[in-house]
Amino acid sequence: MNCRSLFVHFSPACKIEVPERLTVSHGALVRNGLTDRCICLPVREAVDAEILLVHSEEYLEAVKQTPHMTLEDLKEFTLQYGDVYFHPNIYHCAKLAVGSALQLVDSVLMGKVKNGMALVRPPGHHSMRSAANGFCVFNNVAIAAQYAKQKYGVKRILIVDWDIHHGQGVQYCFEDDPSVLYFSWHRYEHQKFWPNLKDSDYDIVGKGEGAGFNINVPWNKVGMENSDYLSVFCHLLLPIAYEFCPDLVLVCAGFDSAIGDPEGEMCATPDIFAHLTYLLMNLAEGKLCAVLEGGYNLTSLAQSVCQTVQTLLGDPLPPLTNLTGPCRSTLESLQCVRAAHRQHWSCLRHAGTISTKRIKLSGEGNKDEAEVGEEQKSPEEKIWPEPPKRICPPVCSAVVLPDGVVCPDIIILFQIRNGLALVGDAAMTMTCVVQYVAAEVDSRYELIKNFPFPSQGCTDTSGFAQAMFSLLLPLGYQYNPSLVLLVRMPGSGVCDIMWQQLTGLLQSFAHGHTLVLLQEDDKACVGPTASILLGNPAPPLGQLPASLKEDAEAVERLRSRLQADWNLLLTTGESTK
Ligand code: X5A
Ligand code: ZN
Repeated sequence: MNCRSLFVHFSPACKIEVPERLTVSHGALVRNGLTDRCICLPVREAVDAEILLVHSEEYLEAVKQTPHMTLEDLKEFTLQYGDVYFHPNIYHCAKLAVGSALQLVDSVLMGKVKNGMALVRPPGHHSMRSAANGFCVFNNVAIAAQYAKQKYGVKRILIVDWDIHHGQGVQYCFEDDPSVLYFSWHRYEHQKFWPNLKDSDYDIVGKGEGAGFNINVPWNKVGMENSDYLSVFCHLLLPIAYEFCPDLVLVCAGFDSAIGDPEGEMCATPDIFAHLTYLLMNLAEGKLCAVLEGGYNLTSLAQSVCQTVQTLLGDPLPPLTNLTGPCRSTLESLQCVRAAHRQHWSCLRHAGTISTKRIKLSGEGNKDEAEVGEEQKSPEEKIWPEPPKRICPPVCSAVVLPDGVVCPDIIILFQIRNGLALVGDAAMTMTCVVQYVAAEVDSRYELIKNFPFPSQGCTDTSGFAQAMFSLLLPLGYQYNPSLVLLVRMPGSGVCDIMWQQLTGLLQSFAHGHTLVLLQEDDKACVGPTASILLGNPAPPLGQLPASLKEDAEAVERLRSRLQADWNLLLTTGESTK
């Protein structure tokens, strides 16, 4: 009896964690011409010593027996764990899944590739030291993190788990370890959703030395949208991640958090993953390894994988439309997590009206009692448009030096992605560009300009970072500009590294159409700016100290003043207009 016929008779078998998840994802990458632009790494099996970085000897020995078990024995073996299925071939596949993640970490840390994604199964983030769980056998990402620490001496690792389930296996592995910051958002519904653990709630922040290095964001409603995901990135993950300053970013890249997924039942569209990916790419000098976890709607999964990989390859991002702001339940969760972590992260210290007491959470029901008719449809039947082909101008950057005429129509016509000009009078040129663009190119132009940074001549890196994440990013997303005009006024006081991070983050908007104006005497800034415009990651800011109280409070005041008009700026559920 060959494996295939064996499998047919093997029950229970998993209905959704199926081989097609990989063939369909890979097929979509091929069709979009993305595999041609990737370096395909050879896979290998992980060796025992690597698996033992996270798992117990007894557990490994037990799993080792599974290929030789009778079907009866396999069934029984399976039953001791939660929601996992052992096929005679799964031990082999699980070793390849771990090995692939390690091959990727090796290639990124040895500088052979900038970043990458491992398309593997079985997934890993639910498996624990001595237990398989939730379709997972070995914890691919947890092992990859331990391996990076051990083999390369990596000091700080950020794990972002955007799968819609809580990776409790990863949490348990690192809960007392301050060198690994684990962030997970997950469908929770006040503990009614699998795996139904108290350990998944926002008040589980890590233990001992690791206190503050475990971040849980519970989704207490289904139907979360792009705005909900973005607001958690802007107001929670990014400020903390930058303060942490990782040397390596690992992503538990599950796509069951996308629309159409039968497990997640969320409504975020596949293009959100382009943005989630990009927002992490200026950390750790771009060293990012994504490892596939869940994702069970084959259409949504394949689109999401393509969005992620295309972003890793450096293509401009698809602008997000319809950002209507986070729902009330998200704001409640956000407020709770921020309060729980306030004592651990200085970026949250001055966050206005954060109360530390457990706030009252609203009851069950549909998301903000909207879309009543929608709920009748099963999540797989949800319809969403296929993400359009992403615009990718043939020329990345145009540079005008030193005093030439700025010609923004090239950018608008999409022949060039971005541009940089060194001009005699940056302020005057800005005015001209605005008039030119407004009058002749696009009647519906939008610009981000005169951004009100905390205090004149802000030298406080932390205050500036706070302004970027909690003001500029949400405003930019909701404004959805078709051109970003970035002007560096003389005496702005922004250091080069901060400027590079700012330039990098602004690439999220307007298909990356950024026009940078530098003052003529600012020649030293041309190189660092051009580097970012050409797609290189910005250098790390370093572990951020606490920001100056006045700056932090100024940012916070501005944020709360503007939040009535721009609801992506909201951080609490209390002060809604
Ligand atoms: C990796 C992953 C889901 C398990 C669901 C069990 N596992 N009900 O997405
Ligand atoms: Zn999942």
